[in-house]
Amino acid sequence: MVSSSASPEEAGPARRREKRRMRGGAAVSLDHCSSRNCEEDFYRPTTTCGKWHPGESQRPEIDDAPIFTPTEEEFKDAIGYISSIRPQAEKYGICRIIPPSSWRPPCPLKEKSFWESMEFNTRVQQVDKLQNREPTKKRAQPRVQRKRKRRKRLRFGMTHRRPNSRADSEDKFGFQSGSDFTLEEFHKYADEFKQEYFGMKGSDEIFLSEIKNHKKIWEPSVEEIEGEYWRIVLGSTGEVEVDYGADLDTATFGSGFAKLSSDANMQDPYSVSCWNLNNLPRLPGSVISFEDEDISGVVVPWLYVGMCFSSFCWHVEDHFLYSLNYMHFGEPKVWYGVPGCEAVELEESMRKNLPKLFEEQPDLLHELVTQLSPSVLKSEGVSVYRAVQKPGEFVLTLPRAYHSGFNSGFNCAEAVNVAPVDWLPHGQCAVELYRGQHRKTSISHDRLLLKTAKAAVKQLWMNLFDWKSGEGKYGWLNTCGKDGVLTSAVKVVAWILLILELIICLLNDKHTHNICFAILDKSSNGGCSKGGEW
Ligand SMILES: O=C(O)CCC(=O)C(=O)O
Repeated sequence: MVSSSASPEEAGPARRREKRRMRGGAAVSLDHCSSRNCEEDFYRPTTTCGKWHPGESQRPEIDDAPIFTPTEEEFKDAIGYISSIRPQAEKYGICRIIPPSSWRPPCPLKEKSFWESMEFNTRVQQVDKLQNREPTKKRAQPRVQRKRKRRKRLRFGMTHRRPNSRADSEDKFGFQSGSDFTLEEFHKYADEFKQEYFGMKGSDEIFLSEIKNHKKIWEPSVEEIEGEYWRIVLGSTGEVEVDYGADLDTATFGSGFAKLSSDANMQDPYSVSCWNLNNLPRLPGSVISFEDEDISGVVVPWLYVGMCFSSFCWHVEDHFLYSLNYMHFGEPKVWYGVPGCEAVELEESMRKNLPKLFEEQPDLLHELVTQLSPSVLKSEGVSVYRAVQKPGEFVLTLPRAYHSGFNSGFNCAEAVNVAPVDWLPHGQCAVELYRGQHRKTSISHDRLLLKTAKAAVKQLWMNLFDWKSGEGKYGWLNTCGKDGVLTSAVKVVAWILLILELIICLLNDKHTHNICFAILDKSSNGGCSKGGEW
């Protein structure tokens, strides 16, 4: 996962907004609001009033991503299954995976004690500004200073840098820290927003969830919500502001899957399941099982508590890793995906269509704050596919596949990265690009490669003497040999090192020595900010 956001302490007190507890109104702003309800329902006017215009839908006409339905047998092996669908799925960038109907993990987040008491912080998203906005410097009004703190991994509009000057913080569009909510409060808030926005009637006294349970209320379809979402993003409405509980660290907030914390859990099939996202990254067969640190968002899953229109903007995963996202409960999440082989085309199209934003901020796509309509991408020859993820379903994103999307209502999903061995060449490509862009890495690619190679060599020796390696059927054997993916990955790094050493010998010049040693040094720690461990 990749991130950006402000924590409660990052938002200056002046910008900390009142928690919007409403009595049946929508969390939409009042600046241009003509609706009587809006004014009555808020303690404090904070945002702007939007209203659905069904006749002006901007729903993109694009094809659906594939859906995979593993059998119970296939579902026993998550990494094996992901590897088996890769050849088909990578043409789309994203795909849905629907588990067998018998797989229904209980969700600890729904337990009353958790639901009513655990608070999480949100970020505020101005949906109408995700695509069409003025470059920040040209704004008439200076932005209120946003403080950011250093985090391990950042996403959604928060940056890796601590602003070292006022200018830095004012130069970037981003999402500010919003209110803290419990799941119960956010559910109510999200339902009221949607109800107000779409004019779902008859709900003054009863909460939407109750009404829905009795099936008394009309609801907009996902297609209608999608049409309205792009109408907002394309700038045809006034301000529409929503909150998103995104990138919540499951190590602190809690996971939607039971964790393997006690011996008792070892008996629970869902705690030990290979599809439990707490286990997935470190399964045998995943290269990031060799990562020693519990990197939040990469190895430790993140939670996403969404409301209608809350968005994740176009991005690729750190190091071009795979990601797997599971929806625990709630209303559908709409995804757009572009195959990894068209990543450069997407980047070019974004630059072409939003030239001023990229001129001001060339690394805009690293910030995860910018949408571009799938219709525009499609019209420029970029393949874009849609997936509508429902509760109990996974969405897999493949290496270097740009993806984006939004939530159609209150929901909760969890996501983590994974790296079957076929990811290695993508990871190598990522670190080379990062190096060129002077961008910090979150993992040491070379360390993972070396450890994978060591495991493979160990297994080769084991096999030679007919010892059991204890690594099951994965081991790394099928990755070795003349055309093995691991062999090729090691060869690439070996060639880079050899060429640099040759240059050193041939030129025998002190200045060149220094440059080459610096590159070798960087190369051996994968361009990582931490020291290498070769
Ligand atoms: O659900 C979200 O907001 C983020 C989805 C995503 O980008 C992922 O899981 O890779």
